[in-house]
Amino acid sequence: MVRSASKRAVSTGAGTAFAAVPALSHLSDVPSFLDLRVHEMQRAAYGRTRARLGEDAELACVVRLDRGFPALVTADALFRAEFAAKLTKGGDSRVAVGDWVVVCRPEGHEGGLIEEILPRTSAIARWRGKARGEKQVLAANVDTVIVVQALLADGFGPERIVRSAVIARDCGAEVAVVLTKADRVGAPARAAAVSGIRQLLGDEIAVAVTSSEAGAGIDGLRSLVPAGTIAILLGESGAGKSTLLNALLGHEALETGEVRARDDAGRHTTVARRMVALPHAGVIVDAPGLRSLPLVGHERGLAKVFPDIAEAASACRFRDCTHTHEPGCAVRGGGFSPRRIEAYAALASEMRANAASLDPDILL
Ligand SMILES: Nc1nc2c(ncn2[C@@H]2O[C@H](COP(=O)(O)OP(=O)(O)OP(=O)(O)O)[C@@H](O)[C@H]2O)c(=O)[nH]1
Ligand SMILES: [Mg+2]
Ligand SMILES: [Zn+2]
Repeated sequence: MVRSASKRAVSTGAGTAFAAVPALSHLSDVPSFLDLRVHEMQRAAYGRTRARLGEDAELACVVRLDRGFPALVTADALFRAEFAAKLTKGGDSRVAVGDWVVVCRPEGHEGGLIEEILPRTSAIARWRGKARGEKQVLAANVDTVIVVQALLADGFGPERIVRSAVIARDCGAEVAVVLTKADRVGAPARAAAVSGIRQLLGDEIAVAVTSSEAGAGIDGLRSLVPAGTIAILLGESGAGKSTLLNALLGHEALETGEVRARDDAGRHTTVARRMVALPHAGVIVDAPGLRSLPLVGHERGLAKVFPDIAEAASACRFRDCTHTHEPGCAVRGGGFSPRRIEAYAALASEMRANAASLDPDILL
């Protein structure tokens, strides 16, 4: 079947149903179909759905979410979409940036109708901290989580980086670290921060030290996202995520905001989740900063970040050993560095406490 030219036209989303979200026509740096890789398993699932729905069913990727409204790219268009009734009725109408979906563009409809969300290769999800245990999917089908943290003149704590790494590894993604605002500290503080991270996460972890202000370290970040891969920036508001992306893109594609002088906290400048395509590299998802990252149910991720300690812990005399004072503790006797034991034990005990705080009928 040959489609009419009018149906191929790009919808700007300026009409009624999508009036509350930004128009797509002025956006730059949106990835095209060629920048995104669909997994064999997803292509096969699409083929089955297409056999059922007919030739009008197209494969699309969610490249942007504004207040829950997705924007999709297909092989030839960028448009807003809603969910087909059967998805909203089934309560299955949640997509994340990076999701592959099957979409139809019915005649007379200003955008698309999402008919199916295809299975994910990975989903970066974090617990909302509520007793019902719901998790929020930050991005789907992502290869790498880039943990972004600012260097501070008055000291640097890698705790949040370790916490983010646990989530990322549990969700099946690679982890890399970007330290921003290097212009604010001296070389010794930069080196100390990098070695502190490597002591906890191992020497193999990629750490880029950047200053968007001085234009330094930007190539190091680019090399973390080779062409054909997708990364998400994860970090607190004010860490400098959007500024970094602007530096990578070479123009002001993303809005950035002031931080509070007192504690460097941002004001949640970024409100949408969106993908940007880097020239000669992969795709990065910019997202609003996250205040807290409470952990629950990420034991597998913890074991991937600290494999040697997790293995030793299985030999502790008590199953709920806190590795602080118990007799027969194989972790304390295992020759690990006290800093690594402390980081491991703190996150393990937090997960136990959080799991205990969930409603008893919740299974994670
Ligand atoms: N000194 C210095 N300031 C920077 C650097 N990078 C970013 N900033 C400043 O940090 C502030 C916050 O930057 P944003 O890029 O908006 O931070 P964000 O992580 O995107 O924050 P949210 O969108 O709120 O999550 C801005 O005032 C930037 O100018 C840097 O390398 N050096
Ligand atoms: Mg931002
Ligand atoms: Zn122990």
